[in-house]
Amino acid sequence: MGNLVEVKVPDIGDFKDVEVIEVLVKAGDTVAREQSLITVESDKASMEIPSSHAGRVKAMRVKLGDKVSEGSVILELEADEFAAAGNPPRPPFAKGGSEPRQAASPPFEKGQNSSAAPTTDQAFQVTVPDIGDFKDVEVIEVLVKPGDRIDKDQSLITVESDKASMEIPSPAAGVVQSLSVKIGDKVSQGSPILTLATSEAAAAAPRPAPSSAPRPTASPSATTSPPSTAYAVDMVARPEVTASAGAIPHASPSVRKFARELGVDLTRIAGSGPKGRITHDDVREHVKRALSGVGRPAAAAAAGAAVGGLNVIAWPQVDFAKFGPIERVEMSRIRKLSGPNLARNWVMIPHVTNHEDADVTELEAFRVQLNKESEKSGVKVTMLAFLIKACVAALKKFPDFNSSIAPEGDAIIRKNYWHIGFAADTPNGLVVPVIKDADKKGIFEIAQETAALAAKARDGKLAIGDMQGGTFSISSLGGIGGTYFTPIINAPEVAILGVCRATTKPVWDGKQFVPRLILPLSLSWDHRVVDGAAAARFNAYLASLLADFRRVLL
Ligand code: CAO
Repeated sequence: MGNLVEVKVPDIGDFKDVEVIEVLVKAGDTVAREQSLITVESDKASMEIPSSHAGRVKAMRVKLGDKVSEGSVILELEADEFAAAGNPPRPPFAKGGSEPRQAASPPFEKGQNSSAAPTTDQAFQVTVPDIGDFKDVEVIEVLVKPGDRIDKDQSLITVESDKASMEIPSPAAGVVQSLSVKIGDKVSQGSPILTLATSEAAAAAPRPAPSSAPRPTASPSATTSPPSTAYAVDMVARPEVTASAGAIPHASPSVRKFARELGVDLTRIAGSGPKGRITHDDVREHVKRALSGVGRPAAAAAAGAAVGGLNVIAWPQVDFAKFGPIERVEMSRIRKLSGPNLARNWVMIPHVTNHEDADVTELEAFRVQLNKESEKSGVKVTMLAFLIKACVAALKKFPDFNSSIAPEGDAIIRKNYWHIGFAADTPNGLVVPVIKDADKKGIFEIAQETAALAAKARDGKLAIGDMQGGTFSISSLGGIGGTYFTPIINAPEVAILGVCRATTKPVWDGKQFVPRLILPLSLSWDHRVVDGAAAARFNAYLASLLADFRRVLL
């Protein structure tokens, strides 16, 4: 048996009475030297405390929520014989070193910052203060932007090592003139962060209008900002998400690392820890649910457990720069949200797509005539308005297309309301505003509403409510081009109509070829709910409505 040693919180600067937010080991576990034992968190930083010895945990001395300081006993360890002597634990920011950190850590010591504050009213450069041994640490969040008026001690950036993340506070109040860092930069003590015009100098400057963009939430302190009204729900966004839009997820460095390794997007996880913090278990649970069929009914999920056993090989890791010049472009927030949703829907829903041609020669002539007649009203009717109305009629005839699978997986919930979503292309990505109660609205009203919602979408001003409640979606690429495509179903809906550009084609009328305007339709449907024959009937019926729009009235 090894020697019994007490593993204590080492000297990690000025931090005192800091809360234990994670206990990463338990009695009976075998731990390696340097293995993280607990995570502690102040309002500005979180860090993991590594083990000073290798061995077997005999008893835990701390639990979640305890307050610890330097010297607090974390656990009792039966240390391995050869390592029993032990060295002081590696401080969280001292990569590879074994010297305890000397310097006080400003993020744990509110009100201190080693950047020299100016003595006169002028712009000065704020630099990374002395926060111990940390060097070349990655900037993971930039919390302010030029024009922002900031307070003394307000967090400016968050940096993260493999063991800790911390926010760097401002040494003075003022207005940010320019930023010297961006996400992904590596910084060390003395690295410039930004140029700040101090309060009195700044007072002369006009105060910027409040930004509609959310201020990112600081990772350790999780101060949540109000969600942006421009929060976008993508084609498929019915996320299980609970994190506020615009909020940076609250998670400790090890959880962030763990999530990164698994390719998990933390914005999609609801934290179960204190203050909504995401824990290792939350990430594990999220992955388990994704593999076994989250969002799918429980019964299907059980059957889908086998899917979890699927041998998915690792994503190829390629150093592209080896083959030529490259450029990194950050994804927009909408794209970051929509990607996982699209991937989930594509993988989880057995999609089939039927293609059909609709002869819209007469309908297009009618549309052109309508637009001429109503030129002065300013409302322009596009094909989309007719498509929405025709889809409602087809959905009424084939109600399974206007349904969702019940959560238990043993029933279909047919909806007796017809809210039609339409994909809108915006500079930041795809969003799907919804025309509510399309069955009760006329063509002009629908045309007016789609134009207004599309404009709102392009300006990033859609409210969450504008994108909720859809029962069926249309993705119209008609204004752009293409022939046919395979749209991805917008879960939990069960079908989506893709529409491409109408073109004049020769059509055999029994005696001769005549020029007709043909609209290509592509209907993707969920094979768990709908069968191929029903989909073919839906498409044929829809085409017949578009060919003779009077049938919509029948
Ligand atoms: N065939 C031929 N012409 C068409 C057409 C069709 N199916 N649909 C639209 N048009 C014409 C319109 O009549 C208009 O012509 P004019 O400028 O001569 O009047 C022009 O194309 C532009 O129309 P529009 O696209 O601005 O208007 P819309 O109502 O058809 O569509 C909207 C609105 C929001 C759906 C569209 O702007 C858009 O964003 N489409 C992209 C959707 C998308 O990205 N889907 C992909 C999802 S999968 O990644």
